[in-house]
Amino acid sequence: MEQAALSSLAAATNSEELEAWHQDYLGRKGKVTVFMRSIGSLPAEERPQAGQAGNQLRLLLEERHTARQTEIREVELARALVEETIDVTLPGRRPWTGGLHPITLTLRRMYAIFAEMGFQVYRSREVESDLYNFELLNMPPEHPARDMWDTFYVSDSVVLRTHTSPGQMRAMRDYCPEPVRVIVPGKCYRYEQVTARSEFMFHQVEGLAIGTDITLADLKGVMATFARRMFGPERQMRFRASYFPFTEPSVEVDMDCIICGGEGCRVCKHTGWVEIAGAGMVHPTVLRNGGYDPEQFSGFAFGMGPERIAMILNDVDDIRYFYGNDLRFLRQFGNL
Ligand code: FA5
Repeated sequence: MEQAALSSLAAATNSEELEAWHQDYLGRKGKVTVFMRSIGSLPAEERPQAGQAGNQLRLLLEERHTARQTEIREVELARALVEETIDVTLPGRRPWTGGLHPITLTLRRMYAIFAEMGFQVYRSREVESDLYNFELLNMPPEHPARDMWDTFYVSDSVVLRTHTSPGQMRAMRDYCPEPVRVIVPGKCYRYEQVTARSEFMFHQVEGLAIGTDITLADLKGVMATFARRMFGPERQMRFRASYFPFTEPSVEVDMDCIICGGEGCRVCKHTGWVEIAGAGMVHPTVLRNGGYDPEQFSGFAFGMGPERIAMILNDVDDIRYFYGNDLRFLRQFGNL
């Protein structure tokens, strides 16, 4: 057995063969183990000699096994070092990194422009009560002006905000009796037909300034400054009379079309003007609901659509691209 074991050990050339050899002779069912177990059935006078011979053989084989294992490991290591070298000079693969969404980029530019004019960002909730979305904004239940906003209802008295204007009311109630100068950015939802110009989810940036002698001229100045910073110093802007229940007077703010320079094109529907915001002087009832005395305080508010602004800036002719998650579109912005 010793001869057979040593010659097959010499024939083992790698770790797997060596392990198999170990099982074969020294494992639980190995030849040496089986021999040792059989000693009990030998005649009594033969047992001591057989036991000694068996033990010696086991020790010898363990010792040779260890020696052979060391040799094999060295050979295997040397081979691995040659075969598995890593070429550190290969250029790496560029990892995928996310990028900022075009609307995030647009919003950040807007924050920066308004920050220079002293407006702080004020965050308000997306799920609103009917009270804040409509009623406190001078639209009691059944008020016909509610039809201006097609609404997703969560329950009878809870809605997904249809505009950021409820943020005005929350800001007023937070700051009253101090003056206010905030913008309220965020998502709005409308139960609307999705078209090239309208999404059911979009953003607005609300603006609100409350103080003791704020006039329509201040609103006009802020809008004109914004338009020039956002779109360039040559931009023209105009106010058009409009109606919102929470402002009086109410206006819509148009900018001359950046695409055609006012000549008339598809984007401006051949009018030469593009609407960028609804705005007006805060209605006395709304001021009162916010905690301010309209005899003493006045203010202006506006609501802008960053998607529309991003469309004009980047010549995007369909709003649905922004939330279609097509990477070919999104990679054109930011650092995607
Ligand atoms: C409002 O929502 C008023 N709350 C704005 C306002 C605020 C007026 C403060 C006075 C004082 P309007 O529904 O027009 O108004 O929306 C304002 C802007 O949001 C629009 O000019 C447009 O840019 C954007 N907007 C409205 N609906 C959508 C839509 N479905 N998809 C994309 N943008 C939209």
